[in-house]
Amino acid sequence: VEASIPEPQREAWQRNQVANFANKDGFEREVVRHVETTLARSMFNCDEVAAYSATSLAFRDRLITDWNKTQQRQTFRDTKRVYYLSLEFLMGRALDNAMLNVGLKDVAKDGLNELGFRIEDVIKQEHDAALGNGGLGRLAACFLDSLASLNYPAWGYGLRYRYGIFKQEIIDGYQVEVPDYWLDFNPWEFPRHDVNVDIQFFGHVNKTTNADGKTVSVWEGGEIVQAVAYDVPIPGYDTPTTNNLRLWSSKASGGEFDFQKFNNGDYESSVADQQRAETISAVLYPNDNLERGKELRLKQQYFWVAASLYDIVRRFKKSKRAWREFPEQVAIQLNDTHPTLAIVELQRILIDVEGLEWDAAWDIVTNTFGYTNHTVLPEALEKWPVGLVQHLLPRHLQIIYDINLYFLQKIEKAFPNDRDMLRRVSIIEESQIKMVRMAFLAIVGSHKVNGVAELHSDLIKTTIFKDFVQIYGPDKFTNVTNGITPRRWLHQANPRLSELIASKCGGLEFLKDLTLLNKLEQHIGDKEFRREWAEIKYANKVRLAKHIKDATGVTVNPASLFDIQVKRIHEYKRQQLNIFGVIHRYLTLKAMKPEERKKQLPRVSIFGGKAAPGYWMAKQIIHLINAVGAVVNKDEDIGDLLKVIFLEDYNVSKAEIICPASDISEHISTAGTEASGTSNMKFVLNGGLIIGTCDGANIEITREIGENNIFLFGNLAEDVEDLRHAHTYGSHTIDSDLDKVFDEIEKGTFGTPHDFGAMIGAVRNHGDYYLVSDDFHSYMETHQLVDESYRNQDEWIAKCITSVARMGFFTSDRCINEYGEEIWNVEPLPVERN
Ligand code: GPU
Repeated sequence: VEASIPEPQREAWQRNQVANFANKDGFEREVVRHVETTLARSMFNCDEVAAYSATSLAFRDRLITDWNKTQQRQTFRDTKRVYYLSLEFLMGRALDNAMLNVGLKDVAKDGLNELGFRIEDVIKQEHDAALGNGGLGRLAACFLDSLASLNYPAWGYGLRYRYGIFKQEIIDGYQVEVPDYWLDFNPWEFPRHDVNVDIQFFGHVNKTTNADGKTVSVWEGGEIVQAVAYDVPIPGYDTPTTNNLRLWSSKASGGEFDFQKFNNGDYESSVADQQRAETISAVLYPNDNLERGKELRLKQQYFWVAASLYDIVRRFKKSKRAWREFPEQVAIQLNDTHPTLAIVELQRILIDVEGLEWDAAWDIVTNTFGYTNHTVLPEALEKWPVGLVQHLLPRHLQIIYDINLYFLQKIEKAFPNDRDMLRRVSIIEESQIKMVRMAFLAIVGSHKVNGVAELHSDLIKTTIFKDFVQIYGPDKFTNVTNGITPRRWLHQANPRLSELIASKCGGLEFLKDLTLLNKLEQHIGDKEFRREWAEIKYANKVRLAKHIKDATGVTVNPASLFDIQVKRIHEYKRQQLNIFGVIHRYLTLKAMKPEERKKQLPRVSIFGGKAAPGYWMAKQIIHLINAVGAVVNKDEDIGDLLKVIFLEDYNVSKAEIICPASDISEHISTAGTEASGTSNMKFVLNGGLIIGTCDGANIEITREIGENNIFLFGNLAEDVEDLRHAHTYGSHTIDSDLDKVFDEIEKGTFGTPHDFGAMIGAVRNHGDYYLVSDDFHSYMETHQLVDESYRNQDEWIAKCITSVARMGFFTSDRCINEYGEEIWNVEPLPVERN
């Protein structure tokens, strides 16, 4: 590590090495120093925000010394690195996680206490880093935690949005979007003004002949925008490895202003140029599982991909290796198709800038990239109009055409006389408006393609990518079932349960090897253990009940069954099925005699999630949930028997309160539509049971925990197509109980029925694409089973403990090791704690 410092100076550097704090006194000194000097405030003027800031700065200093050593070590060893390219990193809060991962939360707690603060209040001051929409962005964040915790040499690359996912407010039952300006004070990022890349857009391509008489393409003209790096340290759990997440921010190239224009007195347009440049990284697109083909989005993609590749190539070139060694040093994972242009950009760099031959370059490219698909929904598959790509990236379009040409030539040879095959697999869709099919480009340019759960990986092979399996053979396609980090989703979110588990599983080792949870099974017969388990669940429900009271004003009884569905609002995720079910329950309760009612199990139905601002139907669903809540929650016949809650602004930090508090959670997508799901894993790991369809990772969760410990219902993926066909071409009868629910809505029981006409119409008149009616009966029956099962608390708790004991498979550490072995061919670089 010291090798980079010249011999004569080494001693002075070593003598003055920054000493990390390791105890309460050291921590307090750092906090006070930061309050006084960095924040320029005195201790008499230190509020909770300042305490948060100073605590974060103290921990950031610690992380950064580890970060420096990690980067030096990785450079010195010159091993293969992984680069995870994702347009979304849904990190949530950093402080609590940093304290736990470096093992100094107790130190900080005591220190803050002496300084007059409660650590929970300090942690709460932090604004979530919400640079993502949902599962895809959170998966990237879990992967970063695992990569660092397992000591992989790995970097994340993303965009530093000035505005993350919008803040959701509920006003009169409707979603209202408010901008999320989160960068006001962010101690977790380091601006690297010296690390910047000029990114070119527009212009034209000239062909010229170089000195060797070779024709070369030169991309000229257009405009330049500068990418500036902001680095975020990613601490591993119980290891000094601290990896880097590099986020690019856009600014006008050539500094603050165009001085030419400025001097000419054209002040306004020079400022306008600057603002236009800054627009690129201004805002995260708020769509989940939907692509809308906006030019600015394509600009974002190229900007981020080009800056990242420049950085990766620059780092590789420092090692002075031959180009053919590139894939032995670099693995790049494409998180969905959003970074697919990286394939084209690397090919461009190799042939246009570095002068490699096409074939040699293409070999390097395809051996470097891996592509992860996260959906089969057609509306989410990215396609860009050829004209737009031509305009914005003229050289890249040429390269895409060449990639496609060579690819189709191979197909023609391998499948002679199959003209339709050529049309089907072409990277260019020959429609009215010609389109570049990004998923096909990603497949052709990668050596491995993976889905994110077994069913999903099977489905992509038999549906959307079927032809490519024929072309490349089955080995190019693989599965890596998603996982979650147990550090954040158990240890941080549910410290008491983590502690109880530790007491039965030989300490906190299970956080690094989640299969150790299986030791819990031996203790299921232990009455005292079960009592403690139940007590912790109850305490977590009390915590959520308090949050519900503060956020909505509604009092819920923590002794009720807590039934939770939190995730992005989407028709395929079927929150409408859930709320129709709630209405059915309400009607059933209302129809009962008071004596009978008293025997019913009290339940709280909790919803949370954002709708994309342009997704009208999703917004109607939110409105119906709130409209039902407004009626049910004040119905005195019903009282505690049913409460309906919509929690505003669901995000990562709220999920940390919500997940530990469920009795049952809902993962009820139409079979075959949810690629994996990851909140299903979070809820089970926190000792809640789930009701779900045979979809995504629910299937593997069932395989692991046993079918007696999960409530499955509904039609299977293999039957969906026939059912849809029957709805459209046969006679379509609606489930009679569901019909009653619709009638009640139409009577105006939940406000103006007209508001919900489209939701009902989608089922009754428009083919019920998501099979709400087909699954309704089975769904309601299964909820009956849930109620009966919950009445036997002893058995219920046993089911919960058994499930947790068998969740070892779903750690993101397992995923990362699978990617490492099967896709990246990289190994960890272990270190001793110093
Ligand atoms: N996912 Br595509 C998103 O969150 N957003 C997207 O735009 C796309 C996929 C999700 C899947 O819906 C979910 O099933 C999966 O668990 C998650 O990606 C991570 O793979």
